[in-house]
Amino acid sequence: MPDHGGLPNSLDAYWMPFTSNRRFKADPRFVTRAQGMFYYGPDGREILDGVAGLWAVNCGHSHPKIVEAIRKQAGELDYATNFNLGHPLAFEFASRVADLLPGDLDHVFFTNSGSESVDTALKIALAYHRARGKGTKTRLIGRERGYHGVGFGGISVGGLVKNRMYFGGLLTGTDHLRTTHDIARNAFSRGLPPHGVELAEELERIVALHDASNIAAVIVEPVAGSAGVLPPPKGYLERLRAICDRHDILLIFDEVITGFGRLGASFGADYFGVQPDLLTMAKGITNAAVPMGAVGARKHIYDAMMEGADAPIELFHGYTYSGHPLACAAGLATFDVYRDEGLFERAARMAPVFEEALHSLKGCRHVIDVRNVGMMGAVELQPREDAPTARGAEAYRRAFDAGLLARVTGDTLAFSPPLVIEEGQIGRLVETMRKVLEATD
Ligand code: PXG
Repeated sequence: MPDHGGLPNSLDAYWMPFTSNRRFKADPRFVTRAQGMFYYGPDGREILDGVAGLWAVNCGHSHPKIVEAIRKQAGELDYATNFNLGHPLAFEFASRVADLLPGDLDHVFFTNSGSESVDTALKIALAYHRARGKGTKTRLIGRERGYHGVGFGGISVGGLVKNRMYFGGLLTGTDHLRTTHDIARNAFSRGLPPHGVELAEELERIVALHDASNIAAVIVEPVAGSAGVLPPPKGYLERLRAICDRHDILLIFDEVITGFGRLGASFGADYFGVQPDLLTMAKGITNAAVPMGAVGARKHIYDAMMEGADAPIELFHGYTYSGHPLACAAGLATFDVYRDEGLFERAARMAPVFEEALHSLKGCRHVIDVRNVGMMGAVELQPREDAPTARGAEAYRRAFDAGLLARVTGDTLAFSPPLVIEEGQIGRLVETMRKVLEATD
């Protein structure tokens, strides 16, 4: 094998996801190693990970306990199907996840990604109503600016136009709540914005239009992540819950980002004190070390399916890799780290430090909003008049070159560092951003 200094000899074959392939291949950026809070480039350069990989590596990179668990499992049982055959780790890990989930969310279906978790939850919602003899309840309600992965179900209830506009007619029978994002009223709010609880009443409008007898479920992220960290207005999620109860509509929380300590609690559901009927997970479930996702279901949903389904296989759904042994091993080790290192509590303690640091960017060049909740935060920049998203992209590139990995969405830079981040590193993140903003046109 020729030695390219650890770099590939050709960039041609790989069709990169969610990337401008032409731009990247003209000016590529690589990381080749990661440890704790840092990525390392091919030249050994240190890059502070401000986004936990992609909202996922909550314990920090290559945690020795997680690495060891995967190594050991790979040599013991590499793979077994979970279709009509069990391996103990899948049951053990499902119990651990169920124990962590709030209230009576005590059944767990395994998938391999957030997108699969979302599509699984939507299918469970439809099958559940049908099993109860309410088969007309099929309509699925999402929200503008929601991100629910890239499966056809997820993009149909999702609300980001670029994720939808290229892909035809999507699922029929969806509708969308309006976004809660409202800089005019809520700019520079700390934590939950004060204005916008009334936007939950949108759901009543949608019910009045379609009738509750035709609506299966509402899906929202407790805090929208990909759209640029949009915390819910105070009281909004509680009100959505009440309206769902009134009309026998399932409430699905997409907690792919907000789960596993990101807000300083096990889940967003705990943080907000609002119990969903179905809860989707991925990312931090295994610290992203092995792909995995899951859906938590409340007892009454599982019971209805066991009692009411009209076929021996109650839910005709599953993936080759559902409950994969390596993912379960990684997940169990990840949960041990969360517990042993008290990472959710640590996130809760660090959140005010993070808030203070991020909001110190108010007044910096281009900054029109700063938002935060838990260990999620965003800085929104004034878009260039002639070229929206260009300023965000430039700031992102400058940050990377200055040794900081951020996440950019449009002209918003988002941050969701590993929960092991230290105070000094929060300072470094924000000071790097301050310089980057000054230098950005
Ligand atoms: N739901 C939510 C709330 C997510 O954030 C998914 C579902 C899909 O997960 P998978 O594992 O299928 O990617 C996500 C994923 C970004 C970004 O730019 C965020 C995600 C994915 C890609 C980009 O912030 N989140």
